[in-house]
Amino acid sequence: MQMTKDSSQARFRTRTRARRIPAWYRAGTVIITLLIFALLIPLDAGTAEAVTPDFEPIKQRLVEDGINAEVVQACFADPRFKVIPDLLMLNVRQPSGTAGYTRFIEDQSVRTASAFLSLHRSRIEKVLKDSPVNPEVVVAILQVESSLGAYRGTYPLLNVYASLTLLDSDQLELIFPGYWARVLEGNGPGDLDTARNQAKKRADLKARWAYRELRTLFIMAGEGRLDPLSAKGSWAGAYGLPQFIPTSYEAYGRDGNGDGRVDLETLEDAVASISHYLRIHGYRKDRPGKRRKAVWHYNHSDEYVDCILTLAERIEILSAEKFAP
Ligand SMILES: [Ca+2]
Repeated sequence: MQMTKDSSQARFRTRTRARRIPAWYRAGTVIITLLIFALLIPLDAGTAEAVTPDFEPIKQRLVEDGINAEVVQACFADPRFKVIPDLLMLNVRQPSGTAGYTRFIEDQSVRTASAFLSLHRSRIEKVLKDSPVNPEVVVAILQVESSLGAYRGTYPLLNVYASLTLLDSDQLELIFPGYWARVLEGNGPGDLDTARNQAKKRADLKARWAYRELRTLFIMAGEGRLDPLSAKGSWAGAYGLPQFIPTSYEAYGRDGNGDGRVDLETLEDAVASISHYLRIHGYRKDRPGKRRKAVWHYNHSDEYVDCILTLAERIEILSAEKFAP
């Protein structure tokens, strides 16, 4: 509102002066006025200049929850720390269509995963010794989650989780002008109230989830296990070869190479952690129901489970063919 008023006044002043001044000056003034006016027009939602959010409440809550105040201050004051407005949209808008899992069960993907297993079979089988989890399903998960480690994400984990804690904040529309309008795009007027309520519920849940992950991230940082600004993950905050989130790391992370620490960026630790996760959730290769249920825990999607189990089966068949007489 203030912007419009200021713009009108600027235009009026320009017209008044234009009667007494030379044409070249008037032209220049018009150009400058148009430039100023263009700057005052709001940009598209989501690309507008974001307001710097206030993280004091989050920082205070972390300290109250036992996180070292100096570590908290240092991380939030680090120049690498920043809010990523696009993640606020990616993590709340309902995904449309399939997640694109079918490409993972195509021939090229099966050949790549099978070659990876052939190359690392002895390392993987050594970790899986005494485990009910077969190497093919572990490699299938590695392939789908991080393209066998080739893609582990590019967002600093602190930036992901701190950004997402803002989803239930009053600051949301300031940080991301037009946020709710963008979230609700594509909904007809009749569906708008229901869609708005559902989206707000998703955002609230996501904010609470993000705070739990952020707190765990700081616990890991405090113990020297991870640097929350140099460790990078996906837009959803998953990181490492198996794409775990911090609370999954805490609960299921295992040391596979015997160096005394869990590092999800190393193959042996990733294999041990995936295997432990599946075993805890009841995985049995010879029991289709249990096998399916355990993989479903990894990602609550039937398409995901179908993809992992089909890929694992195809890797096994292709590997067997290679060794056939
Ligand atoms: Ca290790």
